[in-house]
Amino acid sequence: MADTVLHRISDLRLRGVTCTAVEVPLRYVLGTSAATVKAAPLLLVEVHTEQGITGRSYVFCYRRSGAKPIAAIVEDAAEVVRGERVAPVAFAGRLQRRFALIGVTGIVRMALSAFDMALWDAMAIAAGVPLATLLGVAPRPVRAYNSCGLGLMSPQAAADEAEALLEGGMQAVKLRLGYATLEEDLAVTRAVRSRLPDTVQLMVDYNQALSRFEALERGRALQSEGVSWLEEPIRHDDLPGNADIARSLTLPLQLGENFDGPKDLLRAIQAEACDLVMPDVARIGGVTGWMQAAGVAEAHGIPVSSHLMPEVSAHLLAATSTCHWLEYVDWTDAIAAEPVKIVDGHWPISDRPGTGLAWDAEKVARYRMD
Ligand code: SMN
Ligand code: MG
Repeated sequence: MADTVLHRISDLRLRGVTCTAVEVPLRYVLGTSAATVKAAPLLLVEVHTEQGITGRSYVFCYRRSGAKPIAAIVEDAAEVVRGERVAPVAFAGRLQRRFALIGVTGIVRMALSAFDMALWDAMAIAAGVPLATLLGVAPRPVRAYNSCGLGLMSPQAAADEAEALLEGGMQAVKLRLGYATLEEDLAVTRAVRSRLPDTVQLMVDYNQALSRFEALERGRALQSEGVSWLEEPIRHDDLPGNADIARSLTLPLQLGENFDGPKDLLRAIQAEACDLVMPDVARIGGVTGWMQAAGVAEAHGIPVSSHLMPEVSAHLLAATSTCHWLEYVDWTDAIAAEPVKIVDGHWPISDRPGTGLAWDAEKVARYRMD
């Protein structure tokens, strides 16, 4: 790090932000029960400081139309605290208050999360340490499951794809379910399970496709099929319904990608709606919201996994005492300065200061959305 000029974190002052929307092609198409994702619209956020340090983050916008409104809110939020010393936890409290009338949910929450992540990145870069170190732990490889592809498809195609997804020594993969019938769900699950080595875990994700009754029926059937967790079988916000399913099945129930801030995680745990949680760093409130949520999960002894954005999530999981699994996707490979490669089934956190996010300018220009 001889060429890195260290700054005192406390000296960092916010100069402004820039947002760039890209749409990156996916190596594996993702057909979920709710929508088919062939390309990922991402909003890249850069926080600029008076000291010349740039903090980076990005969020997955789900739909192309999400990029512009999220960018507008990031810019609005930055304006509220422009010129001040960078202090993401303090900013989060102030911004939640400032945005209280429109409501800190949905894309507002995503924008504030993106801003928060970029601020933390800038602080870690200023300190010359990986984000994990700033959060109080030594960076360490984090166990990952491959969540690329394995959307709705024929049993044969799913088994072939599952096998391909074991590259990098992956020890787990996730299969999307929610076919018209239980029999189809079972046929695909069995085809994939029998193709995978016994030591490899298989998670299944319904993306909220089922009714309560169907979830109980299909969950019971899946319990003897060698599956490690049942994700979002019904509407994520039907807490009594999820609690009923979690109570009725031995298969662990996983929720979290739709938690809107740490309070949603607390409510789900209090309602006993799930056995496992997997917050999305862009919906839980960035690094600040994640660490708050991780404290709640720890207090209740609930294992924590991540949703998307593996670059930032790896640092957060390393600092989460009930760390479970990192969800690996390769979506940013198309624009990354150096795509991260999984080693022995683990995401390797580099010693680079910050989150390690760095983009290739030419590739960003190629996939830029207007
Ligand atoms: C998922 C949801 C939305 C986009 C991509 C993937 C899925 C997951 O539910 O858990 O990865
Ligand atoms: Mg999911």
